[in-house]
Amino acid sequence: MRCNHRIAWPVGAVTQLTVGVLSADAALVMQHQQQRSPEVDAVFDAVIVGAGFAGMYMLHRLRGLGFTARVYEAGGGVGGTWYWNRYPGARCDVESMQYSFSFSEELDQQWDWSEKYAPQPEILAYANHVADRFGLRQHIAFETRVTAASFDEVAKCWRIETDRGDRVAAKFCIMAVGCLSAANHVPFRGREDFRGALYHTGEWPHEGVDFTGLRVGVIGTGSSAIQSIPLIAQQASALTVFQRTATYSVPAWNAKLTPEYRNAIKADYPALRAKARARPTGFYFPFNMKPALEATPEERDRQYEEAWQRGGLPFLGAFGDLLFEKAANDTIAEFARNKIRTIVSDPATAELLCPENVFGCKRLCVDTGYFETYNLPHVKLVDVSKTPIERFTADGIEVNGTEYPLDAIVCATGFAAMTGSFDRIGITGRSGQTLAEKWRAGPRTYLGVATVGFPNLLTITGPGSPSVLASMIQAIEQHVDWMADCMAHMRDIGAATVEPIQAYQDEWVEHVNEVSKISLRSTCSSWYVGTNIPGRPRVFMPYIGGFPVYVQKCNEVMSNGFEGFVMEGAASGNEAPRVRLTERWRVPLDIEVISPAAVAAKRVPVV
Ligand code: N01
Repeated sequence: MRCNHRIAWPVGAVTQLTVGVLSADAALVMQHQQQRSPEVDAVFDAVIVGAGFAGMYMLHRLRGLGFTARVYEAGGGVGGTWYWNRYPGARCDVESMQYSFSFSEELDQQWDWSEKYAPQPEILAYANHVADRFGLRQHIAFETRVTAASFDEVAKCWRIETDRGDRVAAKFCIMAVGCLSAANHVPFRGREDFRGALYHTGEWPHEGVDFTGLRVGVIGTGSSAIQSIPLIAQQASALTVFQRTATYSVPAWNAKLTPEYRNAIKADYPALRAKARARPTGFYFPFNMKPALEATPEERDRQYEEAWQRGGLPFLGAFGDLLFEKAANDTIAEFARNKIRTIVSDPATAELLCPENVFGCKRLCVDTGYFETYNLPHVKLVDVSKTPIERFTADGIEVNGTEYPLDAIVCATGFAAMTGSFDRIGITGRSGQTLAEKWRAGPRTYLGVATVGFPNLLTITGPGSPSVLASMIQAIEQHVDWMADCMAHMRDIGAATVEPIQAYQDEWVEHVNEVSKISLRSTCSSWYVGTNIPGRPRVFMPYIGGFPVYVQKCNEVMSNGFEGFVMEGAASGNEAPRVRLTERWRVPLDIEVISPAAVAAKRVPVV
């Protein structure tokens, strides 16, 4: 079978998909999904796994280029992370006017965000709007999980299987599975014995949960816990938080957006987008290049206080050396601890809440009233750092011989980050080698987009790319545009497969490791390095060299005829491609903040 055939859904199936999913009513979606019959022997240019922001934009680009594509999505709707993470208080901590697609100026102009930090329902509504506006749904099979993908070396295509019985082939298999989507279900002893309700923040019931009058336990104090705890506390009769590692958190100071503010940004949205692309994090906020260690203690306090009052992730931009020099980091850490001591009235609880690790080493949290919640009389903090949770009992959780009686437990225990979603799919490349085997000692990719031995397997925001260290939607758009350009180029030159060259991949992996060592972020245990899951290898997975530096590298690789890749079957080898939409990614580095000299001097804030 050749994989460059054009094929669409059988007519009946298209009708069912369209009817079922166009309604927002979940019952109709379910009904449609029950009706869909499995698709066997269909051939597409691409199968895309996942209909979050990455899968949707990939589909949109491929449709625009005339490729056929089928998206398989495990959930009952689009939105990915924002479809699953419906816990109380879930919202984005990148400002909403920047946490959105930038590829359509009309979309930017017509969509109105209501708050500085958009709540989950609004981001999900935006994802649904995008799906409708760009006619994406009819190409997406919902409630369908890809279970296996194997590369057929003879036909040079991927054979893809789903849990709904689909058996299809595609020239490209594009993983749009998200970096934080495989929930970490900790196998606590006695979990089955617990008679109350058990939740994971990343798989929250769609109908919501009413905790009114219940004794609730929350395990974990990462971003999901910090967002949900203040709201759960409003309903619960008693709330017990089980904390293993105390967490730094900065106030969000969330607020409604005024029409004047929105209009001011919309008046020159492209300029804001361009400035964001030139920043190490892929989103724009003012930051200070001066090293903290060159400031007087008074100057530092003043600067930290001003940054605290602005709030959010930009707090880390108060000085230029905070993530490079431990002594500088100590100053911001102590400032943040003193804030906790000021907010939390019980000194013992305040001390337990004061983190001791490097500030910003784990992903910084952004909150609304998190520390204040511990001043409520019905909220209790239990330290499980030295005496871990022993087991779940029928009626609660036992720690250090004490049973905490609970009616409901919320596991805010995070995700098997970056590679967890790949692990759930049986991915087999050349010579029967599985991706799980290949990545056993840590993921290995070239630029985070592809991996040796797995031709035409493209990984949007894959390990080895900035992904979670950049604003996700920017990172997604850049990857998708690069991949779409690559695929169109392959069509131009008649190439059957694209695959990295081993030496280039090795060099990139080495570079990703090396550059991670300049940042204090590599020094602690976190999901960035995989150590939140016992048994995983310790590898710093995202690329920490800065978003624009990475974009420039991708541009160079493309301009040099996809240097470092082999394109098999091409009529004319790796010739330079005709440039398509990549143009908007030809952004100048923001040389004031990320010149090579600044990188060498470790003065690139917030990376
Ligand atoms: O998960 P986490 P998360 N016993 O891994 C604890 C993004 N996000 O879902 O630190 C007891 O951060 C664990 O303890 P420790 C964001 O990038 C974004 O909160 O390993 N505790 C930790 O406290 C974020 O970083 C938003 O010692 C156990 C917690 O569970 C990422 O998602 C909102 C335990 C897990 O924290 C993940 O955040 C939400 C055990 N056995 C999330 N196992 C935005 O606003 C784990 N823990 C955009």
